[in-house]
Amino acid sequence: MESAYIGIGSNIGRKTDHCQRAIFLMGRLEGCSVRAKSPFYRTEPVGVEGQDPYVNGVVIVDTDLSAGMLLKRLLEIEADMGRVRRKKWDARVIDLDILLFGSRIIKTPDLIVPHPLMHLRRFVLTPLLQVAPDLVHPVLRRSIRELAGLLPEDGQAVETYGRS
Ligand code: A4P
Ligand code: MG
Repeated sequence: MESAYIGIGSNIGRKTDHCQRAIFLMGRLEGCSVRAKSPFYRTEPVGVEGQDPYVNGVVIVDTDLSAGMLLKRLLEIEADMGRVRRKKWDARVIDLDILLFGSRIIKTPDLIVPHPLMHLRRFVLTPLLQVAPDLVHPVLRRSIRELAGLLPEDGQAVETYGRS
């Protein structure tokens, strides 16, 4: 059994509903249970111009699945929810990223864990801080609290949006 930390994002349509639905579907996966949910945040798009704000959150999923199998299941949930992949970082109904998988370090063509940009993103660290402040990043060897403290003060606006 491992704890997987899943980043959730939506920036099309009923964004909060999409995030809630994805959490519901993750809870129904065989060999998975949702142990904790962060609040949702309304966040400024990072790295892209002219997109709608995102709703972002993080959940902890306890799972018997391998990381590769979990990724497969998450991609199925994204597809079931109508995500169409056009280009990288396109606006999306739902995006499910494996941020961390226990303390494992994974580098395969399909999966990189820890997520290579997680420690630079306020839309990831703010919700993660709510559910796992003392969790240590296995590569950087700093806690989520420390990483959040290292983010630059300006840019990447994140505001509380509601409970998940
Ligand atoms: N993949 C590799 N590692 C992982 C991982 N740890 N978790 C592969 C999930 N997938 C992983 O992903 C493409 C492929 O990455 C997957 O098929 C999987 O094999 P994707 O979801 O189709 O592509 P993407 O989401 O457009 O790209 P990427 O690199 O996942 O982008 P991010 O990191 O998701 O960033 N601003 C705000 N405020 N909030 C956001 O949520 N998200 C992005 C996209 C940009 N700006 C944002 C937000
Ligand atoms: Mg993604």
